[in-house]
Amino acid sequence: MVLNNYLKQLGFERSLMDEVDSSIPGTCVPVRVSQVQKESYFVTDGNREVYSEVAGRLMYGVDSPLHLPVTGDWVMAQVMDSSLAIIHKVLPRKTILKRKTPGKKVEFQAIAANIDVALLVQSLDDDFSLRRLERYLIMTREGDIEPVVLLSKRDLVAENELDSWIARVRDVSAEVKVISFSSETGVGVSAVNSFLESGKTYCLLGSSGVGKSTLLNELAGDEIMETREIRASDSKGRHTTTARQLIILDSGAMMIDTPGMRELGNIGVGAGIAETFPEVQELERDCRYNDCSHQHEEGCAILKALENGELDNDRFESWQKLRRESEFNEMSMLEKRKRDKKLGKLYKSVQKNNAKR
Ligand SMILES: Nc1nc2c(ncn2[C@@H]2O[C@H](COP(=O)(O)OP(=O)(O)OP(=O)(O)O)[C@@H](O)[C@H]2O)c(=O)[nH]1
Ligand SMILES: [Mg+2]
Ligand SMILES: [Zn+2]
Repeated sequence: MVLNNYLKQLGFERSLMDEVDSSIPGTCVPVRVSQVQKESYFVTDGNREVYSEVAGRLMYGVDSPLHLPVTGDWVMAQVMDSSLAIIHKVLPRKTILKRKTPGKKVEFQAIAANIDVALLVQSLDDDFSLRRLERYLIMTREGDIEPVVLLSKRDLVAENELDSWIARVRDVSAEVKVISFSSETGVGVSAVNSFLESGKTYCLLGSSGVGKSTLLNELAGDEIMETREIRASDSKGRHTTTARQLIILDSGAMMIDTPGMRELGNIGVGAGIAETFPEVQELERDCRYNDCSHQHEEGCAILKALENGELDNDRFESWQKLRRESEFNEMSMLEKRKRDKKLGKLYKSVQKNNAKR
């Protein structure tokens, strides 16, 4: 297969070529998922967008819903005509953004795939929360995605206060890139625009109402996304954006808009937490005991750092809470896997016994 320009512009990478050639059926072509709504999908070849359905074999053959197509995925599809394509296969993902589904059950949901940079949007009003930012950072880093913080609605704070807002973000993540802007006055929007690179895929993440879709409209120079009309507080909690949609900007950068998330669970105790709390992680290594609970132990490096002010108390508490949460999630996942295995064995032995009869 030749790598045409359209695919290259959409971010298709050479490493996926082998996967394409070994795919069946033969009439399939690689296209990118541009929108997902409940059961319906749209794919694009960079030129046109086509409504698609997932082939039954893929739909019912996957062992986890995480393996079904999500926005940003590269898939092999049969384009029947200008109004229908059938998706047969999801190509290996470079990165995956996922979250725990809301509620007590420990289940994960894919948000978007093949994202290069996650744009973590918080507005400069009561939405601003460092604790929430930590959660987004963990989620992003666990997906192997580079995070960038966007502070929106800059018009709501005095210009001379801006540095102190940015400094607070730096307290949580010293090296992360921070861009502040206002879609209302236009200040900072060009800084966002010039940060975006052609051929790369970005994903807007953040609470409902922080101005993700408004920014996308500014960048596109057109009202392509629906945004919230009324600014009254009674409209809070209602999502304006309901689908995850990939938009190709004139600059060649691709942007995925998402509905605001109400709840953010974590994934594993993996790299995400360590990367987001490097200072705590480092201190922990100096504790005398490997299983130190950092409550009362002698030779606890964390307690010592808290005492002499080297470690921020809020950071420590946040780290503990997130760790407990992800340990709980991991445990539940393991339990579930064990249960599934046992159940699988049970089914097998029942089948065997039935066969004997
Ligand atoms: N003051 C001010 N208001 C803004 C700015 N940008 C957006 N808004 C307002 O914020 C509200 C929400 O904007 P949206 O773009 O719809 O928010 P969203 O993040 O896409 O929300 P969901 O789609 O629900 O996740 C709208 O009423 C906008 O007019 C800004 O820079 N300054
Ligand atoms: Mg929106
Ligand atoms: Zn300790």
